[in-house]
Amino acid sequence: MITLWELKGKDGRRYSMFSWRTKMALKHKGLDYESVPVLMSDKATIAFSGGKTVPIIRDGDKVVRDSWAIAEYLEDRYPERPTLFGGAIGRGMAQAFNTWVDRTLLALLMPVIVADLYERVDPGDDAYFRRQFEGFLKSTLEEARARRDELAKRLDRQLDAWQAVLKRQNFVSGAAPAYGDYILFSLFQWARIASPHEIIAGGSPLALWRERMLDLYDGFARDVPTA
Ligand SMILES: N[C@@H](CCC(=O)N[C@@H](CS)C(=O)NCC(=O)O)C(=O)O
Repeated sequence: MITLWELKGKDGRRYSMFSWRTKMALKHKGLDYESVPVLMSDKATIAFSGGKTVPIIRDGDKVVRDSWAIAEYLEDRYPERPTLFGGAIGRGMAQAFNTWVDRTLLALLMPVIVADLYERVDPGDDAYFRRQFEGFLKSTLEEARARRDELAKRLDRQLDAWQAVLKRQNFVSGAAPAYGDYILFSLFQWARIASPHEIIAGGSPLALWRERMLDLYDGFARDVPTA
């Protein structure tokens, strides 16, 4: 059985965005795992990994950290199970997409939901979280909340391209879901768990795709504590 370290939020919420990529990848490969929730500020518990972030997995005596490295590890270690990338070109495209999402889309989404997320982190992480995210934001959480409408509109303009993609095909990866879908989905799952505000227009191609993603693996990602 694989062990996964991920973040622990208030009332059973598992809000680590990058860990959702790993959890969906594990489901895709049909691999069981046991979750170990940790506080964001608790670096001692995850020091064995050599890093300061989750997700981390342990599979036998192999420890892997970083969601992208984990996806590559799972693909290479379990090649006989459903593929995450669909070959070398797909792996290259997924890596390109991963980098773009993390540097562009994530930076637009984070300020929209971060003040709501702050209310749902474990109280033991309050001070750490505020310091960390106010550093990313270069403003206070309260200032980000006050600008929410304007920031949400800016995000929506960037999501337009994804509305067009998902009008033409059912999944980011084409006819069936694969790792590219889990990359994009992790952002919307993060938003669902963090914030009571809807960020996708109801009935839109993106909203319908998210429903398809939430239905996967017997509603694995749907049936979790959300905002
Ligand atoms: N590139 C890393 C980023 C991981 C990351 O930033 N994880 C967040 C949680 S979603 C974290 O552990 N943050 C702890 C911290 O910043 O102290 C990956 O893809 O796994």
